Amino acid sequence: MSNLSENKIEQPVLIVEGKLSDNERMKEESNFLRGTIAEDLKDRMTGGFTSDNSQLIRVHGMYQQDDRDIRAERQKQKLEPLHNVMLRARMPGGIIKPEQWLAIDKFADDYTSYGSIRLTTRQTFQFHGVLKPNIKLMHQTLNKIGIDSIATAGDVNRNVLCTSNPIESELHQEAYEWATKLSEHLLPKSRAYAEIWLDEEKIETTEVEPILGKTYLPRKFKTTVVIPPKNDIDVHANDLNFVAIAENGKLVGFNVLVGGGLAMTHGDKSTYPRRADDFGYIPLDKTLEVAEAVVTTQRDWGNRVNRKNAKTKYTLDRVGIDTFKAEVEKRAGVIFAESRAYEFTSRGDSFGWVAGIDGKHHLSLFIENGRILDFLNKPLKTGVAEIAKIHKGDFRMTANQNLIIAGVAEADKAQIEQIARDHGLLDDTVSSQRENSMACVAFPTCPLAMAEAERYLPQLVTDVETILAKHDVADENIILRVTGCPNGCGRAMLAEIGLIGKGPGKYNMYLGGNVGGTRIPKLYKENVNEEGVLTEIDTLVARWSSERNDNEGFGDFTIRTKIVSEVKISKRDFHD
Ligand code: SRM
Ligand code: SF4
Repeated sequence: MSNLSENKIEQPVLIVEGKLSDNERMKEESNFLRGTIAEDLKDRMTGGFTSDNSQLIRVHGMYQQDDRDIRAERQKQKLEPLHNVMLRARMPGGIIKPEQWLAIDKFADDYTSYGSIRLTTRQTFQFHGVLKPNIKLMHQTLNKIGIDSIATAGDVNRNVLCTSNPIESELHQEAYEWATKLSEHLLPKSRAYAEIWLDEEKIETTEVEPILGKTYLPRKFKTTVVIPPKNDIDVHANDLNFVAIAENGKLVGFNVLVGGGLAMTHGDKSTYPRRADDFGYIPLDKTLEVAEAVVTTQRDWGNRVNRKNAKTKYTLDRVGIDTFKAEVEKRAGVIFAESRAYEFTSRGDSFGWVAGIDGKHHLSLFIENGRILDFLNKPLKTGVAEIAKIHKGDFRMTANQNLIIAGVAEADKAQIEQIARDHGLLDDTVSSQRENSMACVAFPTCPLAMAEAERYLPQLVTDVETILAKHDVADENIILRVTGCPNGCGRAMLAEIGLIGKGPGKYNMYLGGNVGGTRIPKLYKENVNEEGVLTEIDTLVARWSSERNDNEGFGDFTIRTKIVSEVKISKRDFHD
């Protein structure tokens, strides 16, 4: 699992010297994340924020966007882009209560231009299309129901993930509590959010961010708590992972994995997706110390000159894993023990009902692309709201963009199931292929999209289902993920087939991820159009169906038969 010995370097460069990136100046001058956001908010001459503020609002959980479908038309009419913000909430472990759901459901109807709630690959929801005059109202509405959006974007520790399926309720509850503690512990301490959005009193202090520092982290940082054998939160996409180790159903400690991340830039070989490395086992009472030590080591050693090489994964490869780990041990006052044994056997969500050990029942609903909206003949949004009106447990958003209705008493099962069925939230005809396919948002809201993803996936899956049936493997599935650009938000870089947008209608095709999510796929074909994608998948599935070993997954097959070579160490193998 670890590649410690293979990755030694002689003289580690702990700090990259050079002209700091402009984001560093912006953070330094921001007065702990305030900038001039409050003044900018009052300026109604433009629907947007000025350049520094448009970056700073990210740490408050918002991105400035415009609808790309109408951008050219507005340009022709000499109008500024129809600026709005996307909000991403902070929901450690993805848990949301029914009354909170009803409030966000109403806000989406009343104040967002798309009218949807979008479940994300990191266990939270996004509103798309909130206009400037409604932003403050949005934060105040959320605040009233106990939700904030602090640090869900920007150079900070983001929403902390936790395995979502609460089959083993006690263990899940403990893991969830750690996810929440980690989230709180690593949050910015600045009061900027409360002052700007909630109108709280300005307290004059020379604020110190004891963990994050005045200029925060060099780049975004992602943390998870995972309960094997499920790897639903995809540890290798994350900077810092706590793998739950249980004895007799009780959490006793964590294996710590550091340095995962999936983004890269087309044509830039200094960037690559990378798995996290195994640092070893720690007892529970050292969890926060270790988290803080990893974060502060990355804070001090991360590359603040080149943002493309700023994430923890590059720091590890630059300074060497042994050096980074020794520094974490020093700062945390802990020696990592040998990792305890565990295995990841699945990543997808298991749909339908499961019974928890506490006698409660949980219903996992498949939500295609995580888009909760009233579609024609499929009023998903109304359906979830109807359930929220009678549900006594909670909802859990999964890292695969799905929704679990958790904690249902036996007596309430039938009614909840009926509502779900009536609104298209529960559909026995959905194939396992569809359930194991995922796409990022991409067009029309994402400014970085190069190709379609969310709007492309449904038809692509239908076509792949036809291919699987043609080759007598209709009941099987391939982990298929599409992202509109190489940033990897739909985690295509951990898929068995990953499609990465290259340009309109064009994708780079990667093969070779595995079911447990522990292998990075490798480039197979470049610049393939949608028809070409299907032709390639058809040829590959034909071979898989006829030449595979017993129970051999598609990704494993492509590696064994050398259709692509295996990526063992990303820095060395990914671009070779
Ligand atoms: Fe992401 C940027 C959407 C998960 C790597 N991501 C964006 C932005 C905000 C575009 C932007 O910067 O202006 C996208 C907004 C689209 C929209 O209109 O909503 C966006 N990312 C998403 C979401 C909503 C995808 C989804 O379909 O669910 C996910 C929200 C997660 C959340 O709730 O916090 C999302 N993004 C991811 C993941 C997957 C994960 O974390 O499990 C990754 C890859 C893992 C990783 O970080 O390596 C990811 N997003 C990025 C990157 C590349 C970061 C890097 O290391 O270079 C960017 C661009 C950037 O930061 O410069 C980005
Ligand atoms: Fe946008 Fe690219 Fe992320 Fe897709 S992968 S949401 S296109 S940034």
